[in-house]
Amino acid sequence: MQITRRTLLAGASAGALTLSTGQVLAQKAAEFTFKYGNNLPVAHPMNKRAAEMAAAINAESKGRIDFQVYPNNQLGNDTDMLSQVRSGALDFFTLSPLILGTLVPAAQISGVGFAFKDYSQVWSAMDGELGAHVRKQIAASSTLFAFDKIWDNGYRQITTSTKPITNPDDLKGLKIRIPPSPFWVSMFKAFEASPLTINFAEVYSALQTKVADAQENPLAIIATAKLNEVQKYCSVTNHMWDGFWFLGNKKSFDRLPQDLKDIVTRNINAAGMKERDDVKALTDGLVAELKGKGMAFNNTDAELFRNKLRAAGFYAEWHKKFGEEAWKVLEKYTGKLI
Ligand code: X2X
Repeated sequence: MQITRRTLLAGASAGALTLSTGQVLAQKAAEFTFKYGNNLPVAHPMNKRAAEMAAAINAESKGRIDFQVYPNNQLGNDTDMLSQVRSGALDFFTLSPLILGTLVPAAQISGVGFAFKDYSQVWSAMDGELGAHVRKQIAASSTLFAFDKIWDNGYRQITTSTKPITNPDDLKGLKIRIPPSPFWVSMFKAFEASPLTINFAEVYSALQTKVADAQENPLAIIATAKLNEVQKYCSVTNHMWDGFWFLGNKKSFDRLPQDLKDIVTRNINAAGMKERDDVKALTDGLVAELKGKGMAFNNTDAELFRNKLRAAGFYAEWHKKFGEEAWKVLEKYTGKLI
């Protein structure tokens, strides 16, 4: 793994692995070279919009910036990329607020189980006071900052290779893969599952080799990462909404003069807004498409799962951890949660 990553990084600095975004301007060396890494397949809307965005930044800066996109964990898994972006080895990175929770615990508040009833609540909160609160914590407690518009991951659903999940008891003892985040561990322990923390880079093979029998992710990821090839059942739980903060290393970004900062900021936020629409449009057709590929779907009663979390003291615990003030901001958008 280590060797692979070094090899990749060496290749990357020689320009060997970059998407072709910088090629048009290759004759003239850019003043600012930026690396942006993410964990999603090239087929996911995130990478389509990221490629467009990089090309726009390079063109609008008239070649002064060379913004390079490294999709699909090419630079390492999320844990690796988080440490790279913290040190400045990577300049930009998109990360779930919950995985960011390993560094900035307050960021996890947007993942509270069954909090947002629909996307209008999600975007009001994340583009409003809740998002502002989290971005402030990120900037105050790390070498990172987050751009204003969070990108969409989606509402998460549970897939398994063994059985449909119809009520909370079905989760008891289930070997379910979850991303590396204290919040996810706590939630699936509250469900009495046996959660395994595994980076997304290793999820397909963990499911294929049955290290894990289950995982949870939005439909757009299940489809673009082809998890349906190694999972049979998809239980629509909508147990949490998840996004991707577009993170930047403060020092790298501060190297830019204001006019170039404006170009980068405007294009990143605009691409995020388009990605939100793309994920929604893609998701709308995916139950039918995945059924066509052999997945068995079932719906669930959210109240049963929410009651289980309540009874386990999950809401009370995280209310206390996030604090009264932040919790009030969340409930301003979601209504009373406990
Ligand atoms: O790791 C995952 O499951 C993913 C792709 O959804 C995140 O980035 C949180």
